[in-house]
Amino acid sequence: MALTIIMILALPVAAKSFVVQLEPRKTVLRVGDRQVLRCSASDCSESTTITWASLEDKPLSGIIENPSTSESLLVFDPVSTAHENLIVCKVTCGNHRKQMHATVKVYSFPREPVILGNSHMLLGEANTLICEVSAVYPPEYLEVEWLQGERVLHIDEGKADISTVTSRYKYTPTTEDNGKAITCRATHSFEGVPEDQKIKETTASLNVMYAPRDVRISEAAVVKVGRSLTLTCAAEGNPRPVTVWRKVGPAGGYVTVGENETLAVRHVTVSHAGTYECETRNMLGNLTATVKVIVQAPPRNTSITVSPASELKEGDNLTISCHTDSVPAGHLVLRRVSEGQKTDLQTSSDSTTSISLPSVQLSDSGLYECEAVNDHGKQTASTQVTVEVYPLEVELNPGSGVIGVERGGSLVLSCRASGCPSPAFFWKSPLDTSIRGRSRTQGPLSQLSLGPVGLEDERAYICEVKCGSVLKARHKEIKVFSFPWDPVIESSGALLEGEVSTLRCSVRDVFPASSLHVEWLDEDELLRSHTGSFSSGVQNLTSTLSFTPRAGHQGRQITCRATLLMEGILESPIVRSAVTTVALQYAPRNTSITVSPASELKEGASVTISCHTDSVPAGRLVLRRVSEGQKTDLQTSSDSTTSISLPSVQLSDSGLYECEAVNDHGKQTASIRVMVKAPPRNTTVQVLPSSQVQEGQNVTICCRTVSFPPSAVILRKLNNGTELYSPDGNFILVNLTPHDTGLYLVNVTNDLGFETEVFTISVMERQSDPPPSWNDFIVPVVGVVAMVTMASMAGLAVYQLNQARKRGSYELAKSVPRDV
Ligand SMILES: *[C@@H]1O[C@H](CO)[C@@H](O)[C@H](O)[C@H]1NC(C)=O
Ligand SMILES: *[C@@H]1O[C@H](CO)[C@@H](O)[C@H](O)[C@H]1NC(C)=O
Ligand SMILES: *[C@@H]1O[C@H](CO)[C@@H](O)[C@H](O)[C@H]1NC(C)=O
Ligand SMILES: *[C@@H]1O[C@H](CO)[C@@H](O)[C@H](O)[C@H]1NC(C)=O
Ligand SMILES: *[C@@H]1O[C@H](CO)[C@@H](O)[C@H](O)[C@H]1NC(C)=O
Ligand SMILES: *[C@@H]1O[C@H](CO)[C@@H](O)[C@H](O)[C@H]1NC(C)=O
Ligand SMILES: *[C@@H]1O[C@H](CO)[C@@H](O)[C@H](O)[C@H]1NC(C)=O
Ligand SMILES: *[C@@H]1O[C@H](CO)[C@@H](O)[C@H](O)[C@H]1NC(C)=O
Ligand SMILES: *[C@@H]1O[C@H](CO)[C@@H](O)[C@H](O)[C@H]1NC(C)=O
Ligand SMILES: CC(=O)N[C@H]1CO[C@H](CO)[C@@H](O)[C@@H]1O
Repeated sequence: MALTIIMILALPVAAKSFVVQLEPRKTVLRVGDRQVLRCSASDCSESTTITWASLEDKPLSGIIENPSTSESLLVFDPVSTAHENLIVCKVTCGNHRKQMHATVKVYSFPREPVILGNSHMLLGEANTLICEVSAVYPPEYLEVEWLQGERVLHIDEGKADISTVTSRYKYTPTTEDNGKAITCRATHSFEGVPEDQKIKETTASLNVMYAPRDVRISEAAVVKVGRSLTLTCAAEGNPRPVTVWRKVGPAGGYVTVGENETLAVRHVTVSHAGTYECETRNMLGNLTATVKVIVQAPPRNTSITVSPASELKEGDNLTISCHTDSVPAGHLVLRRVSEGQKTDLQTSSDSTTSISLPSVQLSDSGLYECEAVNDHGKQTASTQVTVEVYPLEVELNPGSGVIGVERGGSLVLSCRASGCPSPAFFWKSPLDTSIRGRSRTQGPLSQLSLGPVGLEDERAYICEVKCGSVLKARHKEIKVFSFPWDPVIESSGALLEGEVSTLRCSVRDVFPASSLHVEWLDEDELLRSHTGSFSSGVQNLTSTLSFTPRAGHQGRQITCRATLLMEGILESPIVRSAVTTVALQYAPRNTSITVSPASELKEGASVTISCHTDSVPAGRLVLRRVSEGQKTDLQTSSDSTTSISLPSVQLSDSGLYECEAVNDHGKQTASIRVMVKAPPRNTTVQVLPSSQVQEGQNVTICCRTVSFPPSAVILRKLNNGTELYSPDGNFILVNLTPHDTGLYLVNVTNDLGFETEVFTISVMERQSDPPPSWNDFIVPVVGVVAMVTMASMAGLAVYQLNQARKRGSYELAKSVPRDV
């Protein structure tokens, strides 16, 4: 406005006689244009100079051209804001000067506004939209408006000295704003800007970016095999989402199957069935959707599986599974095909079915079939199930063949199964008779314990093992034998030489008796043999041997050998034997009796009488004395020898001694006479009836003495040498006369000595009778006086005569013992 005023003031200054023209006087130049200020003088006859000057405090810019002297051009090429000025054109015409002003205003508004920030707007966020108007001059005259349609959204104005006018507008878009136009209108209100230049506007569309949304996917499809299938999937989003189709693969992971919104399959196969995932994605995010495709087809992939798959053994738990992929679902039949005949085992409307056969048997082997049926067809799968039997082996111990067991003993039969995980054992006996044993089974081993074994246990034993359908049996025969004792030899009686005896050999409790052989052996010579006969029970066997022993048999050993021979049952025969030594018996013999030191002895000596015999059996030995027909046992012994000792023999010990040996078979006697000698002693003389007798009477003189051998007795009248001899000591003097009166001497004599007695006989005279002569009355009495003892004789008066004794003695000749 101020410029305008200045131009108006200058006008009158220019008016002179010559005419100065300055065109244009008032101008608004557009930056960049070529503009010319033309200053010309006319009507000047003088020299003319035209100069240009700046009235403002800045240099004059522009190029001055002077096409002629009267004309000067101030060329702005191009116009720039520096050209804005108050320019004076001074013209001198001679001395005259005139000048003219021109106001040069400049504006710049060359370009359309530029909208920034619209192309990548984020949904729902305050996006800054920028509208830039560049190279604006003078910028403060520029007004920037944001418009949508006719609706002004925002207004900004330029600021001085900032040639680029920028307007920022925060815009929070909605999805509807996407694609909407937004206009930035710049209006240059600087005066002088031509109308058509005043307004510039730019319209841009809003590009609102957002993650995929509103995904639209095809509905689940049910397609028949062979048909075509089209799946679509689309989502809104800016930028436009990219679509990726994926399918759940067999391994579970996703497999990309298409990268288009449309997934087309020309010929659907079963493999196309499944779940499809569509992912729509743009830089801001992703969105997925899934769709199921069901392919209807005849059952497929029908399979039949067997578990365990291989080496199926009896007793295993078998599972047969049947599976099919059948859409639409139909039904599944699991069946067994046997000999052309089919047996349905299981029917299911599922896609899978299975049956369990616990503990399969061989008979379960065969063909199994799985048939899947649906509306579109059927499919069958089959498998051959082969059940193998366990390679059962059975071993029955001990040993092989028939086993012999001793009666009363025990036996353990061990039945071992191999090749079978869980065998079942059965102990049996033929004909199913009951078994008395106790059986115990542990794992693959079963043991039957028998014992104490009796005859009733003799039989065959069968160990039957069942392993699934395999049945194996082993049998073992048991033979019972009994032979517990050694034989015993007995004799029917004593063995007597030359006499027939019976030896008896007894074997107790034998079984089987028919297997027992009894042999009689004399040393090595077989005398007799004998075999038992059949018996169903335990038997006592006796074998007899008739035997006539000879002397030479004495001490020989006779053996009874019993042999239990069970071939094939007993490893070796059982031999038991009894031995008897021949001990011949006989009646006592060589019986002897001896007297030591001799059988004739002196009284007082010591003597031993021994008795000996040889007898079998020993029997009894009796040593006795025989006296006057009467036997007195002195010693009895059961030994073969006995003896008695007399430390001091007496006359009375004389006599016959007898040794009698007695046994069952007889007796034998031996005897010996023992003679004890002693000189006479204890001699007594008796005169009977009296030593004083009447003439004519008889007198008996009895001399008694103790002596052996018997003494000779001599009677002598002392005053007369006549001797009377009496072997028995008795003298009878008959018809005594007084002459006979006198001393008498009795001399008792034997080998060992003598003893004398003197006595008196008085004969009283009788007138009538003449006295008898000596010879008349001495009557020798012959006899043996043995073992005379002092004994008073009854009825006899004994006259003890006072006597002088005279003894004599001599040594007895040594006598030898002699047999009686
Ligand atoms: C998507 O399918 C359409 C129509 O079938 C086709 O024109 C376009 O090229 C396909 N795009 C891609 C990326 O394959
Ligand atoms: C899809 O978006 C989710 C978040 O919404 C992101 O975690 C995932 O990684 C994206 N998947 C792809 C393939 O970009
Ligand atoms: C199903 O059968 C098809 C062909 O019939 C085969 O390609 C596919 O591998 C089978 N799938 C299975 C899981 O056996
Ligand atoms: C079979 O199954 C039964 C019961 O389930 C089991 O006791 C037995 O041990 C199984 N047999 C085998 C061989 O696995
Ligand atoms: C065999 O002899 C013994 C004893 O001598 C007897 O106890 C047993 O009963 C006998 N046996 C038979 C079968 O005769
Ligand atoms: C026993 O007597 C017998 C005759 O009977 C005779 O042969 C034998 O030698 C005698 N033995 C003895 C030891 O005296
Ligand atoms: C012999 O006489 C003596 C003494 O006179 C007398 O002790 C003894 O007993 C008599 N002997 C006999 C056998 O009479
Ligand atoms: C002894 O006596 C006897 C008879 O009395 C007579 O005969 C004998 O002569 C006498 N002898 C002497 C030696 O006297
Ligand atoms: C007795 O007789 C013996 C032998 O006949 C004789 O030696 C002895 O002297 C006699 N004695 C007397 C006393 O006569
Ligand atoms: C008296 C008396 O008895 N005298 C006898 C003696 O012995 C003779 C012979 O023996 C007899 O004859 C007398 O009678």
